[in-house]
Amino acid sequence: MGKALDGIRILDFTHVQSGPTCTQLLAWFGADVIKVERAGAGDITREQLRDIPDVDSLYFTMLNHNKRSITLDTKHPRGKSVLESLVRHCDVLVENFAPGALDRMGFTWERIQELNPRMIVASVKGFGPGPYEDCKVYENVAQCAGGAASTTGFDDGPPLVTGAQIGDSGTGLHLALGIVAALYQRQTTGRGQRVLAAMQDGVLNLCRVKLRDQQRLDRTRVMHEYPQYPDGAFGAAVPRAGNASGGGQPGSILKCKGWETDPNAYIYFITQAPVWPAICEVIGKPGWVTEPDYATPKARLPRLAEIFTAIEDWTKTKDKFEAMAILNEFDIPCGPILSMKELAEEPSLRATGTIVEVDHPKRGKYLSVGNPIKLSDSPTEVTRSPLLGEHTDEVLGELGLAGEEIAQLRAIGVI
Ligand code: CAO
Repeated sequence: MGKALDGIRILDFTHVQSGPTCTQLLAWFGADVIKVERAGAGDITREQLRDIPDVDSLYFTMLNHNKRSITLDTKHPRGKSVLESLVRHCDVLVENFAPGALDRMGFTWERIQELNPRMIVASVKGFGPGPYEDCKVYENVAQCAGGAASTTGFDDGPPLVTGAQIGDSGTGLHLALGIVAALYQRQTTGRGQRVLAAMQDGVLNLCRVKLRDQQRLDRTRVMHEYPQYPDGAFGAAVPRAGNASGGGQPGSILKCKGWETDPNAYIYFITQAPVWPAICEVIGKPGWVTEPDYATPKARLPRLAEIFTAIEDWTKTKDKFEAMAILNEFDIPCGPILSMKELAEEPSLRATGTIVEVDHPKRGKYLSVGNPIKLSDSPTEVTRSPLLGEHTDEVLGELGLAGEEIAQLRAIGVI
């Protein structure tokens, strides 16, 4: 079966996490992704957080599936000329170098357009145009600068970063969408264009509901669904809301049986208004269905702490899966707190290809997250990440270089 992006060639100049997540998605949709790495060194993540000596790390292998790797010194004149051929040969150049690095290499937007007017140049940068545009940025900096850290955590604690890589992988996702849109527009214009996804912008986009809340706070000075209400004070900026639900249906994380020893014996419980009578029934508070202090969502808002304590008295008598099974019978929205160990072992995620086992010639078998986006006519088969420079000869051959020329480039350390 063909793939959605069959025939699209990606010059993958990405490294670390944000860019590689983008090009990995494009590869999973069928694009031919040619990863260009520095000769002798490669993407720095190949050697970061290694669990097996001298073997590409899980950091690298889990972000670079389904790609080809070539080595090339793009600062050497001979390397530059190979890169020019690649620019002519490919549809999209994706990069996430520090600001200005591509220009310093001699590949400005103008030069790339001269070489290939159909080329799409897609970049991840830490910040968009403005005071910080020249800054290097990593994941947690983006989380802090994009509004996630100031709104994550508890009111009495410091700002907190989240384990979800919303700055890196989140921005990679944004960039992939931009590339696909630019490819679509190219069908009518015949021209390439630049695509920029700034990490600050991507994080802020994912924190959209917090900017909503900032404006509500500015207008009304209070937010009834936040844990600061009714006893705490609100300041000028949206506060950290702990585990309170971000939407109009109050929710919280509650202890389940075993919480004293198991750090993940918890459940997320949402007191969705339409199922309030069922919640009261399950937790043994049938009177709350009609008592005026509890009967309506508005009446419940100042009493959420008391209500969640009563629900927790019930959840503590069940393990998280028992609680989930009972609550689902009543259509009460909830979710167990699943550890990475539990997720890795979950059969249904294996069945859908969301968790895959991949075989690597040096590492052996390892687990990875497969393509989370499922296309019915373009299924993803996850293949292992390439070894450094594994496809150099193959790709240079496709560019028309003869075996002798390739040997020369190798002899002078350009590839
Ligand atoms: N041949 C020759 N030189 C190469 C090369 C190749 N194949 N590939 C890269 N280089 C050069 C670059 O041209 C650059 O050289 P100059 O600084 O002389 O112009 C140099 O390698 C280093 O690139 P870099 O500045 O991008 O790398 P860094 O390790 O110093 O910074 C990072 C890393 C991630 C902070 C920076 O790339 C960045 O801010 N990127 C944008 C934001 C981003 O994607 N951050 C997320 C990273 S994942 O957490």
